[in-house]
Amino acid sequence: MTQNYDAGNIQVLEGLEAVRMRPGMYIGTTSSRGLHHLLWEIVDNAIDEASNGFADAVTVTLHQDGSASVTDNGRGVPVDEHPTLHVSGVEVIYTKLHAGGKFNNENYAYSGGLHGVGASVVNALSRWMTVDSYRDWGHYRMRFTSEENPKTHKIEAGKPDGPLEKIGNTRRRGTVVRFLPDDRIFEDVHWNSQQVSRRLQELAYLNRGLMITFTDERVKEADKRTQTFCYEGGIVDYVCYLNVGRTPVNDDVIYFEGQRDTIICRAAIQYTVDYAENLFSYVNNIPTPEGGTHETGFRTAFTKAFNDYARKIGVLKDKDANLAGEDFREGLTCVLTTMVKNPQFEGQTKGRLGNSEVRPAVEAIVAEKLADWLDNLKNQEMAQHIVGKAVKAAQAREAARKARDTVRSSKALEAQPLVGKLAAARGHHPEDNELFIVEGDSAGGSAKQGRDSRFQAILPLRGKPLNAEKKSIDQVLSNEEFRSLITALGTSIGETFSLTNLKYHKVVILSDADQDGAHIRAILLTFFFRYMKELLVAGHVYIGMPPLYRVAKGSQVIYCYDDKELEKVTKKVGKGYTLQRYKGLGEMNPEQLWETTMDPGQRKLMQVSIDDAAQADRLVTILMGDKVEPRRDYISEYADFNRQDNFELPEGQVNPMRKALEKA
Ligand code: 1YM
Repeated sequence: MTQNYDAGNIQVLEGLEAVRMRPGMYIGTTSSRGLHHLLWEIVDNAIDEASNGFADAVTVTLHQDGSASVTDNGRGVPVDEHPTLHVSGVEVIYTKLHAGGKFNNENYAYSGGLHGVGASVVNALSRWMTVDSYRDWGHYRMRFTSEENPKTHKIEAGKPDGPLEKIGNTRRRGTVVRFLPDDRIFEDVHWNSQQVSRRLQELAYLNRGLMITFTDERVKEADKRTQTFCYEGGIVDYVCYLNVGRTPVNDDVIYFEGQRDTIICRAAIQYTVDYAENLFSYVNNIPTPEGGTHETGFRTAFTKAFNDYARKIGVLKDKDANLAGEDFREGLTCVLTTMVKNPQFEGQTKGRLGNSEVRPAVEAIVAEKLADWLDNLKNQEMAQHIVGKAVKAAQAREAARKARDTVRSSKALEAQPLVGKLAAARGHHPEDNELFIVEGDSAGGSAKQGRDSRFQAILPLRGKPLNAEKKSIDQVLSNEEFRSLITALGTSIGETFSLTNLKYHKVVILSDADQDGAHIRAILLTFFFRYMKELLVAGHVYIGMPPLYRVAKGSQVIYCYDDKELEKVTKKVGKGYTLQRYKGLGEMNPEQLWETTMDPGQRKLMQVSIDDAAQADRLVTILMGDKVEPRRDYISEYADFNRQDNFELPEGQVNPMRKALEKA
């Protein structure tokens, strides 16, 4: 057969239509996450204008009609004619796809690689968009729509309603962009107020002195609509905020910043009496929970500076080996931000910086600045304290190593009654295997009988495991519940944690839908968060959702997971049904437990994600730590525990961390 290539059957994707054809290529996903990506794209442009020194206020508003708007008080987007394209700057920026987002790379040195796909992508994926530019004493406006062409029946993406229009004269400066995400593209066009608010707060911390105002006009109570975030101390304030709930060694926050070539690095560090290390790093305002070259540079320089100092003051003698980096970082809370041209994000969730030139640059900056800090007379007390703490940490590490060796000598373990509690799965493929951590022996018994033992394992928990927050690694390792869990998972914990040995790719927490169950869930999540964070980051942890009610009529049985659902179902089945309320998992027989909670074909699982590691950390600290005040404050501030917003996101991608902890 001969193929006939004429112009008509060669598909030429023109301009913004390409974005609508493959939105995933530009914004990753059309789920709720992708929706919010649109907003961050525009917010990034406003923040760029601020970090370049032209604006100091940004506002974000979620409107009742579902649209969002972003305002800055910068220079206003360019309105003059583009030299070669012969249309206004506004039209170019919002209708042409730019590889790097911006066409003037010099001024926009530090755009995030994740975002920075360009405002035109936002336009392409919106039903409409308006741009107001206040520039050179003029107010200019342009409107774009994505509508079906009545002749071709194709949607024309982000088409100008008309040319850029001058509305009038003004003394105002800046840009306002408002857009309505297209519900023909996105599965869910509902803005998550909390998600937006959190990210804006984070951006305010990362951009010292920038005033960010957030208004959610959908909120009924007028006095709860608007929040403002502005931090004169920037990341120093951020570290203090993260340490609410912890006990800092003193009020000092170590702060420094420096530059090598085009790489800028800032760090704020505060020591607490805790054991955990909390390093939160960012590149161009984007979190890097998986670390990368900037973190490596920071850690290398940090360890070296403190070891040199320990020798200088004689705590380490010539014959002594250096202390380990982790020893110096025990109890440290640190925010590290780096600005990088053309960042390369790698890793499963694109959360790791890959640029090799960044490591030596950050290392040099940190080495120089930390040496200065350690030289300063007024810092001697603090510096000596840190070294003293590190020496103790090294001793504890040695003790932990011994304890861990006991746990790891698996031959000895198999013989011990320790894992006798575990009903292992028969299959040997970790990817297929699931471990259910079940609250209580009686539920554990039902689960053991009800499961599909080919791939499901059951680990019943007796009573409450200990709260891992505030516990050192050797204390955690001496706890029997945790020891059996660690052994069952096969990963070890802390510094020696390794995902490659993970025996179950789904780890499901199964606890009752009551206060106690929520507490156990919080304790387990805290443990994973503190000692097996990668397990959470890689998405291996799930929360099982047992139903609350069983409605039976004749041969028909329907399970309901909350009161709302129950109401719907009972209305539908009409009179004459029997209702059973499950107070706990223990009340279900093995078949019911299988049907409702364990059968992959029917059950509901929620995947735990840490979309904001810093916030999650702060919350774990507040709610599981030993300070009463911050916990009480938090609980009275967020007393509405029944908000379901985290539970209704599409794709089952939720962050129940908050909810589970709130219940604790
Ligand atoms: C609410 C969103 O986009 N603000 C914004 C964007 C730009 C400028 C100012 C700007 C940049 C430059 C010169 C420059 C943009 N400019 C461009 C482009 N807020 C928002 N504020 N004058 C104004 O970089 O030289 C893209 S965005 F393409 F012109 F560089």
